[in-house]
Amino acid sequence: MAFVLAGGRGSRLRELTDRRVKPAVYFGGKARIIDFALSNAMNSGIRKIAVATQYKAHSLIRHCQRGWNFFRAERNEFLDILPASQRMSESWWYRGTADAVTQNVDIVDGYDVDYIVVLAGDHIYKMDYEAMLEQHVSSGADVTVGCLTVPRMEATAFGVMHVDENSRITSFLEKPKDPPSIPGQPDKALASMGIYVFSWPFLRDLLMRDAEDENSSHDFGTDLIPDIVKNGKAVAHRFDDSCVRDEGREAYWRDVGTVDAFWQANIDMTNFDPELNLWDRDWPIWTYSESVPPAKFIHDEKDRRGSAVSSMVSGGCIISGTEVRNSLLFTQVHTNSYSVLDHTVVLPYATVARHARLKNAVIDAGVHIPEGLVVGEDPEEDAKHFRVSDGGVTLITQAMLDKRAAA
Ligand code: ADQ
Ligand code: ADP
Repeated sequence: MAFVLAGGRGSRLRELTDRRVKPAVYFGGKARIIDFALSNAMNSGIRKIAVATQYKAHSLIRHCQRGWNFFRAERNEFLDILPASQRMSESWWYRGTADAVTQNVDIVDGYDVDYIVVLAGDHIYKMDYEAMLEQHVSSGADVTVGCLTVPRMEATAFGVMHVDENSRITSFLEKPKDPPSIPGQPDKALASMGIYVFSWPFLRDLLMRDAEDENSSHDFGTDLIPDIVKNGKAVAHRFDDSCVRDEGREAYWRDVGTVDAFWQANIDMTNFDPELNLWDRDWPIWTYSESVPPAKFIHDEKDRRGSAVSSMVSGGCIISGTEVRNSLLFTQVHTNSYSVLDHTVVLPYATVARHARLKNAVIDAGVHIPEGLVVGEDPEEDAKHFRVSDGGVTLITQAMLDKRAAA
């Protein structure tokens, strides 16, 4: 089975996660971030999936119910949503990622599974978990940890490991301030992807012991993995060995945990030859999609062209007299005459009134951009009302616009 951890807010996405948890944030024109982990599980042949939710889960739960409801119970397939609620322990919330599993031990027991793949619900990548599971079984490891090479300076946000020639993990440091490099590669570090394979009996025992440990924060990366590295057998599985990619391409994995990374990864999809291939029919990214008419492009009454170039425009959009360039528009976005969208990501149901000019921006779902709003030309002015990221991307939510209108 796959146990997907989807409870962490993702606070570096700022106001994008004010109302929804990071795995529920939209990505790539149609999908939500969690669809990548769920689709990987599906495409890897895993049809028993549990999703642990906690922070602002409504949007995520609704999405799973609408889009991930095709499992056949009579074949013991399912997608179960496990909200943090008073279960095994006295605490209401999941205290950490490991506790999210511990509090559902009775439920997992009932699933009758041999192996459990623990996944984070918040990364963009295509991976065949079966290859990782096979390695886990053949190596006889207690845990197999998915890993990839990252620039050393970025590794402060990850679990960082050293491995021996048999891929056995010899050291593991959770979010080190000064990440140790890969021997012989001073600028690189081997980082944990936060995905783990265990046999269920092994993990169950470990969790039961961890639950009793008052010094534990009940987190996989902080407590459980370092413990196995010290006292058991932890083996690394390289993302390179199981990532699903087109021939000759780099392995694609993104955290999209900041507004800049989110904007960039979405805008990258509009490139001539994007690194992430969502058109791949062998490894589809499944999602919920609304039944809407095709995107429509119209010239207005003054013959202002509605057009989009080097862009992705989803179903239900109406581009009326707007010039759209290098932008990504999700479902049901409606834009009006004399407006220009440039390198802008527009989430579902947003509208853009006339004479707006938006550049290097992220527009939240359901936002109404008022007539004449100009964004992306004067960062100081933008920062008075909106969230301007370190990389110069402007994030606009309806709450920010309402506050601005009231001022
Ligand atoms: P972090 O990036 O800190 O490190 P973490 O906050 O533990 O990741 O979240 C991992 C997943 O668990 C996310 O999908 C999140 O939504 C979910 N989650 C967080 N808290 C939860 C809770 N209380 N209940 C349910 N779900 C929860 C981890 C590892 C590192 C590794 C990185 C890779 O600890 O070693 O390098 O992931 O991104
Ligand atoms: P999330 O739950 O992730 O915030 P929603 O799908 O609820 O995403 O969209 C957020 C906003 O989009 C809503 O607050 C609402 O204003 C608007 N919205 C949602 N559904 C529709 C719809 N069918 N038509 C028009 N606007 C909608």
